[in-house]
Amino acid sequence: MWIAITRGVSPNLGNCELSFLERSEIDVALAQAQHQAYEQTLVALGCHLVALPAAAEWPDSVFVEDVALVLDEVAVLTRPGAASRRGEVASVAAVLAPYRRLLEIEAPGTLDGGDILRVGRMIYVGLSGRSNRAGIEQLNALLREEGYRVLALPLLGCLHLKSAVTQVAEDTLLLQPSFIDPMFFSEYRILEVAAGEEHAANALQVGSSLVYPANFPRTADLLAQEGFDLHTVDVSELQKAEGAVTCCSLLFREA
Ligand code: CIR
Repeated sequence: MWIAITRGVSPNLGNCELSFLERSEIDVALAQAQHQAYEQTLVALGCHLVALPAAAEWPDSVFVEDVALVLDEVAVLTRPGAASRRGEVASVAAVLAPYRRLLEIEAPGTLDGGDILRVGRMIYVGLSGRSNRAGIEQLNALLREEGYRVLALPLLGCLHLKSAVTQVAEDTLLLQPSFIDPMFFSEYRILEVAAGEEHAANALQVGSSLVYPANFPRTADLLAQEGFDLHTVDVSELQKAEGAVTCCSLLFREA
């Protein structure tokens, strides 16, 4: 059974952190409706939803992916690169505790879950504005004993590694070459996003299905032609906060 941890959209999403986008007005009620539709999509795909209540004090807290990495063996609580987000960690830790032994990243390390792409026993981590070398070294030290290999990768002008590349099948990655050099992933099959769809590399794998934003139709067509089972969701208001589909859940198998 898949467990999906989510958290409702903060009424203060409009005060979110922004790194690459200009601030534009966010319709919070619409964001909440879109987020509920996203949660319903996860339920329709067989996930058991563990939904945390929205938190007014943390504008970005809907993006639960950033505060933890959940593996089969353990979960690692991160120390988000944006100081405004560090208070989000404890409440997600409380809901993760029944499922996994918890490890944690400590100062001066910083790490955002959005920077972490796990493919099998490889853990790729974006060296970004949010995740620093100290955080990545700590992750490596924690996970080496669990049999994972951690590799830091440079990003080109995007927020997180998973803005640039996500896994869509066991051997296949969806990638935006203007954000990351495809050469780092030469052992996988690479599908590049369609031209003009800059932020289209973020897809959420749920078993053999993909949850995918509704506003990248050309990349969606490409994925459909490749035979992927696509479930599109409109996340326009979350995208204005530099969020996408992986960041709104922590998805893992019940141990
Ligand atoms: C932030 O800057 O932290 C939020 N506004 C967006 C975080 C998106 N997280 C993700 O893609 N994993």
